[in-house]
Amino acid sequence: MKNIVILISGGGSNMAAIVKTAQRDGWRERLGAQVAAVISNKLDAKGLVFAREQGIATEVLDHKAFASREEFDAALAAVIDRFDAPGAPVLVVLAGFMRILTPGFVNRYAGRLVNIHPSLLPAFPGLHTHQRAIDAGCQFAGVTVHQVTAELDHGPILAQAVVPVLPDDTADTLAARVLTQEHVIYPRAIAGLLQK
Ligand code: NHR
Ligand code: GAR
Repeated sequence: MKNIVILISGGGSNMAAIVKTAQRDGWRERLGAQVAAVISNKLDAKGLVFAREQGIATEVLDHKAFASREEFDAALAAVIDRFDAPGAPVLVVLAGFMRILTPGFVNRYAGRLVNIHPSLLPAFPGLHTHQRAIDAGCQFAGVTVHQVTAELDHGPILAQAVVPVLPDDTADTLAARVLTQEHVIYPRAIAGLLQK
């Protein structure tokens, strides 16, 4: 069985969309894959509740309890590697995960570490993407699924979706429109990776 480990920091709606798609589309039978664990760097991440209700293993690793990014990432890798197996490498999925990862961590999972970023990359890497798209006068915004590399939000693009920016949009209304598309393209992109 190929294990998927999902990293979250908050609401976890993308994580929930992946879990629901895996159930609905029978990833276990069709792709030999399962969401094995959800890891959060925040104790109060709402997504943890859903994951526990689904019977998925959860872990909290508070980054503030570690002296450096390297130590946090080493602890994170140790948890993830519990779900790794020879011949069935774990797929690591960032879903609203808000900590920048060190090059050592990224290289360890090279080719099997993906992120969803709420902009049309290469536009607007980093944070506060929706407000930046509105401020720039963009007529379209969107979301990108990409491979994670050491350079933030710059890895190879796997999938994108476009939404219009409407005249009265705030960062919140635009974020909500983008998020509905995230829930469509992220599960699909992950299924595509699992078929390879
Ligand atoms: N790590 C690497 N090496 N490469 C990427 O492409 C990554 C990554 C870690 C996370 C997600 C990313 C996004 O989609 C992601 C991509 C957090 C920050 C950030 O500045 C930036 C981009 C992303 C995630 N984090 C602050 C930090 O100091 C903390 C911010 C906070 O806690 O609110 O790590 O946008
Ligand atoms: C999503 O919009 C995701 O693209 C974004 O945070 C939201 C998380 O929602 N990610 C980032 O901004 C990464 N820096 P969710 O927790 O409900 O999936």
